[in-house]
Amino acid sequence: RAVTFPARRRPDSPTSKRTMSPPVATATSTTEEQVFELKKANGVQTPAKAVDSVVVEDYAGNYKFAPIEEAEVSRAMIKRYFTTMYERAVSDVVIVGAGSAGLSCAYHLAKTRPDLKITILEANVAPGGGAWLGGQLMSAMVVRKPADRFLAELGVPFEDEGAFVVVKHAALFTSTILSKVLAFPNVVLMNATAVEDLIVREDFQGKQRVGGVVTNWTLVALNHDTQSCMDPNTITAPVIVSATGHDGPMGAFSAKRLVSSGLLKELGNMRGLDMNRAEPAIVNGTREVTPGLIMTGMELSEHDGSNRMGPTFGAMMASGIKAAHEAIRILDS
Ligand code: 48N
Repeated sequence: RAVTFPARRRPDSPTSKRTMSPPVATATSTTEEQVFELKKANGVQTPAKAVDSVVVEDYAGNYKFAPIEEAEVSRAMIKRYFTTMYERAVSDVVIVGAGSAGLSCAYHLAKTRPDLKITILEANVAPGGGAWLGGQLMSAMVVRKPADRFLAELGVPFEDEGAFVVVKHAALFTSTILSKVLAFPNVVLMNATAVEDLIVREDFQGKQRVGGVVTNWTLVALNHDTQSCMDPNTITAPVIVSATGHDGPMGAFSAKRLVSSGLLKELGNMRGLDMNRAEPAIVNGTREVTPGLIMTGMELSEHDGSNRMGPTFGAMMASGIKAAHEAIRILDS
């Protein structure tokens, strides 16, 4: 069919009402741009060649983007996000909390087991938890040896101070591990998404077992007192890794929920600061605290009552890695 195109009118002229139906093909020869217009009007994704013919990367005042329809942007996001939600409704491992422990767990798990569907749920819009700064809003991050080996594996540069190393800015660690975790094809991060309950059921031995999480948009989870009946969603998985930290709006979420649901008699409550006691206690104590639920990072100090370590992050990394080992042990048992 030949192609004809309506006379090109300036978009703001009164007579420029766009015909809603796509142009009919009548001309015999067309420019790249005419093909591009035709395909666009017919809702066909713009072919790269047609785009190349209209974009101009010119910083002298003639920069031109490929034209876009707003709906194309919305659909590009909606298609991907809700396909992910559908596919991850059943995951292999759910990691709750994308702080230094949760991200270290996700990295080691995704690297070691590319076959696993790993879904990270983070209540904040910005993942990273408390690892964007070192301590008292100062930027350098201290990591005690041997946890510096993990920094070397990630390719995070540091200064060696003998018993410990210093990353010049905590954000250098967090942005590096975040980018590597997100680059794994089997990892999905759903931020601005809160876990607001645990799925608990009896296993074949009649024991209570955590079998998934109950989720909602964080803004909804924080507003249950302002609106009634904003029911949640679920993600089921054989292993849940809880890394929700010890502070913040939802700190120690799972530890507190285990107590309120009767699966844990009482919280141990984090004890005072003692770096030398705290870091090995967190790493060595990382474990499956109740069937199906592994606890890692500072949330464990609230669960067990171990000391806090303050502004050193090696235990978060090593605890996260240990949690990954625990998850693999459970899945392979
Ligand atoms: O960074 P955090 O808080 O937790 P960790 O355990 O990864 O790292 C702790 C570390 O930053 C310290 O606290 C340092 C070592 N200081 C110790 C000390 O003595 O003071 O990350 C937890 C993440 C946060 O991003 C939260 O937003 C998120 O978990 N989170 C949740 N995400 C989803 N659903 C929830 N219910 C939830 N609760 C917390």
